[in-house]
Amino acid sequence: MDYENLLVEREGAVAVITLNRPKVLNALSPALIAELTQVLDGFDSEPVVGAAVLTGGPKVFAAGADIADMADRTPVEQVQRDQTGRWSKVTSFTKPLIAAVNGYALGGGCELALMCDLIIAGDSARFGQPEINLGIIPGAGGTQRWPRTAGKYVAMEVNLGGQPIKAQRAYQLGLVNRVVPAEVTVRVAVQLAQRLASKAPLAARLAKEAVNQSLELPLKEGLAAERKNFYFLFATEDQKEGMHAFLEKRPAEFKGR
Ligand code: DAK
Repeated sequence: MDYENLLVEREGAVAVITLNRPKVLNALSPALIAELTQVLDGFDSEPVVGAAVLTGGPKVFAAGADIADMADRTPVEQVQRDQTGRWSKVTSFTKPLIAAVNGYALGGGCELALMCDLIIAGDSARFGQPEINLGIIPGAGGTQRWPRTAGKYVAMEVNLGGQPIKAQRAYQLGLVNRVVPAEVTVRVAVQLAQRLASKAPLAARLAKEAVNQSLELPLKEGLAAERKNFYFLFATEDQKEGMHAFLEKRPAEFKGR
């Protein structure tokens, strides 16, 4: 299917979604976000897809929400358009979602990357929240996900100062999983996604859910939720297959059941 603001491909079990508004550095218009959530919804219910890569291509991830679209908006329009609801749908994607980031990931672009499960950064990547330079603050998690990942002081620096940080520093802060040469960012992310897609789908889904819950629940409740998911997986065929394959010294064949 063709999209106005995205390129969508599939490489085996991996969906590769490329933000595609190069003239405005992939600025995230409401139409783009609507397409993105629609595409993610589709892949979420597509059993052959085991993981997805979200990228902006070789030059830029995304320079933020579309400023031209926002400049004259009223608060009422913002509420009526329910952008927050749309954006937060990205985090309800149940399969592993890897951001492959080259160049700028700014404002909403950075927040979009931070909504993903893993981030592969090209050495050209720059992560930042320049909203303060526009007289606003982040609206899709920038003030919340930065401190949870990089700590309060870096979060303050980024959110109050508006200057982006480079890929290598993002790596040192634990914000990205790997830094690679920009020309191989997407390839590395796809290979990683293929590896994740080969795991037992239900276990992957519940592992993702449990890790995300750890950021929201007190430890005791998080551990209880993890334990429930752990017990539940013993009801799956994939658990039986995984353990018997190990004992029989053969590769497991997972079916997502
Ligand atoms: N929006 C619209 N157009 C943009 C854009 C953006 N964010 N970023 C760049 N462009 C456009 C430029 O206007 C320019 O267009 P033309 O002049 O060619 O027509 C073209 O892209 C190329 O940009 P530059 O000429 O500026 O390119 P440079 O290499 O010189 O500079 C730059 C690159 C990334 C440093 C610069 O473009 C820049 O500072 N861009 C703006 C970055 C920014 O401030 N981003 C934060 C935007 S606010 C919410 C969810 C999310 C958000 C809010 C609410 N809810 C769920 C409620 C997010 C808010 C934001 O992201």
